[in-house]
Amino acid sequence: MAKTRKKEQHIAVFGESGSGKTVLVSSFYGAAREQQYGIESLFSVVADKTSQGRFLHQNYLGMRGSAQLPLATRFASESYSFSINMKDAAHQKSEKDRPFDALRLVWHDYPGEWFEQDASGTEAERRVQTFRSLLKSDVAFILVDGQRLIDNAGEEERYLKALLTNFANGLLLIKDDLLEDDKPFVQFPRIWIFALSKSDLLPDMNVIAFRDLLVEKASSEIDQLEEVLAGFVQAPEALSVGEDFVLLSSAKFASGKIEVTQRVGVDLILPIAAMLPFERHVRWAKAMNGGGKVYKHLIDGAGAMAGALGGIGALAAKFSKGNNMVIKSLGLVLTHFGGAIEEAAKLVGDNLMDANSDAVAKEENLRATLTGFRMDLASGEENEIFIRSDR
Ligand SMILES: Nc1nc2c(ncn2[C@@H]2O[C@H](COP(=O)(O)OP(=O)(O)O)[C@@H](O)[C@H]2O)c(=O)[nH]1
Ligand SMILES: [Mg+2]
Repeated sequence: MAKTRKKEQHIAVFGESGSGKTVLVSSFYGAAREQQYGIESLFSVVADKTSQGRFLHQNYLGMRGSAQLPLATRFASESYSFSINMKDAAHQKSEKDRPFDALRLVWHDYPGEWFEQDASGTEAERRVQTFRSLLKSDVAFILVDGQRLIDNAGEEERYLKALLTNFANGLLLIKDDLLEDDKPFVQFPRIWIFALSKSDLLPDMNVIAFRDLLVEKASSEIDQLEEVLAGFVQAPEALSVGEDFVLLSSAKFASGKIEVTQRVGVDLILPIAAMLPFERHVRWAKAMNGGGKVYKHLIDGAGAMAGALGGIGALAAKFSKGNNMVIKSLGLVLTHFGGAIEEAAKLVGDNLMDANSDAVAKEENLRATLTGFRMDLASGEENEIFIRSDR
């Protein structure tokens, strides 16, 4: 059997101790394990490391069955790798033109203590090492803890300002070690999303109210963070910090009971990881008028995704092979095929639904999944749990 070709998407999740990181990834995985047998599900999510998968699943079952919380994992930084495999369709269409067959989501947890406490020696070195894996992520989530907002009701700025300032300072502290020869990165997370964790504790707060709270109470700290992040990347015009927002709740926590089926936003994580960079990167690349390393980086990933969405025909296969000639002539690619990639990126509304129905009817599960992800993002917006930057 031919090897499955996977498109990797990395995400980074930053959150202070107790902000809900471990519960979130456990809820994500547990829910995926339950849904995989669903008749409607086109794909399954499997942890690449069996022991890690068992650990997450056990966490989930503990919460579901006996309202037991996962053990605290203070200071630990974890990476989890999940394969998102398409279920076999009865009639597979020719796969040769497809740039990839499946997705891989690599989820990196970053404990907020890292930003609050100085480190030296081997600990400092270990942090820098761990941060290197951050570079592969396209999307980073910054968790804002709903419980802390409640604890600071009326003066939320105390918590928000401290959170963002610590974070910006922490990044500055490791900047020199991370950047070799002071050269800013081509590849670095360029989409920084604010996520309200434990949103079940704030049932009256929709994503618009969440955004407004951040802007009202901490806009200068957001600016400051943006400035710091801009210092890490080449072409900082291709960067959005605090322009996307999402509500998250891993379960509904009542006294003595954890309702794991009552989740908010957890099902958006995969669609965000897979599709948000695509749309955004195409937009940014277009504004760059075809030039430079960042442009190439952005359009290369976008080309593969456009191919999987069915937009660019035979060109798609070339993206998968990392064909250097193609990469070199990407300037040309955008001129000749850019329209098609852009079309694919702009697919919305009825056209998107038609594309999805078409893929489902033809049992093209990858295309059906990816178009479905984009529909999920749109419903997230309609349901006021997600705001996507319009820039
Ligand atoms: N209400 C509510 N509480 C949560 C949620 N997620 C986590 N918690 C609570 O926050 C605690 C810390 O979560 P944990 O995932 O261990 O935080 P971490 O230190 O960031 O990994 C848990 O023990 C729960 O009590 C959530 O979605 N809603
Ligand atoms: Mg933890």
